[in-house]
Amino acid sequence: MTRTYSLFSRVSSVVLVAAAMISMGSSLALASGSHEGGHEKMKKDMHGKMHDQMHNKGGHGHGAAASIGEPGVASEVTRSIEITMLDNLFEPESISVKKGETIKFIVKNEGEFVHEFNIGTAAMHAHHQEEMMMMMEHGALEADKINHDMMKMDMGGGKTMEHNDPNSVLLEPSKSTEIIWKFSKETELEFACNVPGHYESGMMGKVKFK
Ligand SMILES: [Cu+2]
Repeated sequence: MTRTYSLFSRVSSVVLVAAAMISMGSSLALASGSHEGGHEKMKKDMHGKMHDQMHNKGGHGHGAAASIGEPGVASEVTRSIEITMLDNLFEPESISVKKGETIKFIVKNEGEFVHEFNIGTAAMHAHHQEEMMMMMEHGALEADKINHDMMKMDMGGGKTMEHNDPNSVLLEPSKSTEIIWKFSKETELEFACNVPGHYESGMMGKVKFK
């Protein structure tokens, strides 16, 4: 299993793109307007990104997953933490964990926009922000909804844009879910929302090891 994260956060273009999408009313119009072309371009874009990461960035996939901890098992959960997503911040703003602890996160989106809860390093979040920007540019992700069919589309090599990584979840408004994560290694971690513009506006928090 290869996990991919994108690289840069592009603050100003995020805002511009978000504004453009909103003013267009729906990114679906964009997708259906140039159906084949749109999909083909997206595949090419995503493929290029993944290719770049494979060759230049290293440290993703198994390596990155190992360094941030690992998916936890229910029988080892010692504590639950409720995470509320709002527009655009998390409550609580930071969390404290012990090395080796397995925590169940109960994640609720009480905002009006789609939000992500993702455990990773700052660099991983920066990677992922670029990917999510692309999802939004191509209509797979809208401000308040996820186009699941587009997310499932094969981008080549069996890769999709779906958020099925164990360290993250993408939630539409009023949805909730749980993630069990084992903090097996003490390292600099953040929980973050990488929906375009959200991280920059403060939708992130530190994972403190105590
Ligand atoms: Cu968000």
